[in-house]
Amino acid sequence: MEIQLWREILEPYSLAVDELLVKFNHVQRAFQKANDYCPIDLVQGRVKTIASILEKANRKKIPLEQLEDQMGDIAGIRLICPFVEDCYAVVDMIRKRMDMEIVSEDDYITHPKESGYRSYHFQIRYTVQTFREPKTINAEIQIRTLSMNCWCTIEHSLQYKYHGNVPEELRLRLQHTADGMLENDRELSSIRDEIHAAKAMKAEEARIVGDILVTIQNLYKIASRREAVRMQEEFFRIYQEQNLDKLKRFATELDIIAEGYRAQSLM
Ligand code: 0O2
Repeated sequence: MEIQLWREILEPYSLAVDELLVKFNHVQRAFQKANDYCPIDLVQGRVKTIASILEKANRKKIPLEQLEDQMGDIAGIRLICPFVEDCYAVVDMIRKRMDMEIVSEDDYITHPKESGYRSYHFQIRYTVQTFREPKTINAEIQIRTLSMNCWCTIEHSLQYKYHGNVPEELRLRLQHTADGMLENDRELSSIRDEIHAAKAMKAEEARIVGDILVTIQNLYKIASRREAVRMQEEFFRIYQEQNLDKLKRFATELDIIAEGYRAQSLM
């Protein structure tokens, strides 16, 4: 196939990946804006390289003229989640979407492949508007945790190095590592509530610090400079103590002081 033709074929896949990246990044931002816990840590996407398409077509005996029908992952999106439970929350989220048609699902998280591979796969049909016409393409969404992703990336490079014939001893060691990663995910899930609480505390601290700084900035306008500097120093002192309750109390007191100055300035 001519290079020019490849470019034309791959164009809608590239558009689909760009659109899906925007959409899933938007999901992440929406959670952040709502100060809500986001089950997606990282959004990645890629169009398979021509070399990789040819290698897979060769490996899976797919005739070139049937590539678009038979190769489901020319366009691929990967969603990386903190916890296994989050992977399934994302699975539910995708099932509810109206902008893609789910063709099939493979749960390699609950049913790992023999290699140790774990991920949740969606095969979807997704329509893009090319400059000529609408085109519906196949795409794959993979959902996995950070541990799963780490294992997959390493295993993938070894498969590449050994052209799919990883030596038995190395293969067994990889399986063993996959078990370790599974244990790692289980352990992380068991302390998930602790981690959620820590993240929520950090987010609350960031919000309170933001409010305090805005109030101090306003004090420079409505109170004396000396008073604003005094409050700023008091804030730094309390901030260094890393005590959220004290920080909250200071924010409340500061609000009352600022309110007093505001009332005075209106007289
Ligand atoms: P690349 O370079 O990542 O694109 P599916 O039909 O998709 O539910 P199936 O039958 O395994 O699942 O399909 P396929 O085509 O074998 O695998 C799809 C993709 O899943 C692969 O694409 C990999 O990204 C990933 N994958 C599947 N099995 C394994 C595995 O054992 N190890 C690793 N590391 N990744 C795997 P490509 O084209 O192989 O690679």
